[in-house]
Amino acid sequence: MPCAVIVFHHFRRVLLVAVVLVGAGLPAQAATVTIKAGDGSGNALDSVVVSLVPVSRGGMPAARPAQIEQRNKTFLPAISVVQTGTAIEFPNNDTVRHHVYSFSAAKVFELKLYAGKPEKPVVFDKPGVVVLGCNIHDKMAAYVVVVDTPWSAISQSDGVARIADVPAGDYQLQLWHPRRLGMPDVPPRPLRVAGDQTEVVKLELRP
Ligand SMILES: [Cu+2]
Repeated sequence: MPCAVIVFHHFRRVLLVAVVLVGAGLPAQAATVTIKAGDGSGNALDSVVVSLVPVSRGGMPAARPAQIEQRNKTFLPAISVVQTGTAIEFPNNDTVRHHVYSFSAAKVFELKLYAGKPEKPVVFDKPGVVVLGCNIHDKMAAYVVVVDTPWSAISQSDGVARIADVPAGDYQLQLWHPRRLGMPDVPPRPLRVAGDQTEVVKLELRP
């Protein structure tokens, strides 16, 4: 083989290596992580709160405001997952007044008997599960799962939770379900996100 051709081939390989290196230096590509949640018997499980907590916290977006309204003497949504530091508004869209409170360690607060929208949101500044109630209406209940990540979702009736725009990298996959209240936490499991991927999880619940 003439020498010039060998040099050309070699040059092409160097170019390829250079392209791969430049690719590694670009911002990590975002992926969609799909979680399929089931119970011990393999039935699809809704209301599973799934969070991907990054192992290295650099470059995490700031928490965005959220809302839990009261309508027909019900909290909407009944289950929320929010990033630590999220300010949540509690607009009362009923004609009766509500008195929203939590005794949970992650956030103790009360919004005394009110109508309309309280002046200030409540900032959920510690990770953990917060159970909300209303002093007037005993049946009203809601859960706020506060997690150290913006990448989270809640499974629907088909058991599927989809988390979009997850940067490639290493995470801890955390799971929670309202019927696990009072049970020990599910141990988080390591998950490497390298591209669009699907994870199957099983959750034991209280009977
Ligand atoms: Cu109420």
